[in-house]
Amino acid sequence: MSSLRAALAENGFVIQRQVLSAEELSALRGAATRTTERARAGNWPDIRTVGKQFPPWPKPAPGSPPKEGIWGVQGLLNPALGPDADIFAASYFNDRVLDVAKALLTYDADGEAGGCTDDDLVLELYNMLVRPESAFELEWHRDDVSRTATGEEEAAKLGIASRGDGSGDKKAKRYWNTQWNLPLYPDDSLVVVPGSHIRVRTPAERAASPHESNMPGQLIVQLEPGDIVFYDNNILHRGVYSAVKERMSLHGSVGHTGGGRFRATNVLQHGIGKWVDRCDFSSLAKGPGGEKSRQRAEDMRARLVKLGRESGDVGYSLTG
Ligand SMILES: O=C(O)CCC(=O)C(=O)O
Repeated sequence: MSSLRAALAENGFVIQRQVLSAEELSALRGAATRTTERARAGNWPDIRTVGKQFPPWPKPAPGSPPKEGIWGVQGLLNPALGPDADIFAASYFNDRVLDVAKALLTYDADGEAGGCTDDDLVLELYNMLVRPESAFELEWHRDDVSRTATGEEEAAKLGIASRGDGSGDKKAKRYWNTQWNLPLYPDDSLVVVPGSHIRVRTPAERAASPHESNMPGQLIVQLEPGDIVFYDNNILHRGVYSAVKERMSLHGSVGHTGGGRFRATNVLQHGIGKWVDRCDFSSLAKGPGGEKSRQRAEDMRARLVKLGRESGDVGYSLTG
């Protein structure tokens, strides 16, 4: 098992330091600043509004700033963003990002090999988490398990039902997607409970307040610009946001084609199906990966479109 995969299996997250160059970060800060200003002004429909944790978020009337303020901007690959979508695409499809994703999506427990090559990758989400204009905190959650789930339901969703004692075999957990945060400014907004990706909640975690500020074993993830944390989105986690500290954290996910419908709700609930067929990845052909990178992106998009076609109405993972 690769060391990356072993770290993810053990803790539910793994940090890669300084993945992007200063030049890449500078281009991304420009695109991220323009896009955030556009969203704050009410000129971008896909936003995360303060006070609401899960999709769907309300859309602002065009040109009127969302009155609650925003904590996220959705759809960074949407071609309606113009040239900034190309800058975001160069980071999403960056080999240094996707190579880590492929390592994390490779399954090799007990001699049962399940590789992950470019041909297995599925385009998923690329959003951005930004500084809200008033302090805002997310509740403790797992992205795909409801707070009200029973222990049995939670174990089944976490893929650990077979052991029956509420914990699973870390090395045997197979991943069909990986999610990451790539901050453009120093970032300490994400809080996780290491190891909680592979066990049901403890009685203390179940009884804790949704905004508990000191969950037993919690870890504040400290990142510098250009670092990336890859994490199991079913790790117990939350976000705590300051209104006075800049935040622009690229928030991506990529899937493995073997996951099929397993990922459909998680991805398609964000509305990407409405515009993904209009994406234009031709700028990637001019970048370091050349035509091969453009073709990989097109193929990843085609796998998502196929998933959407096969999945029908997917609904939402969580409410609130
Ligand atoms: O702000 C973060 O880093 C965490 C975001 C999060 O938990 C979510 O989008 O569900």
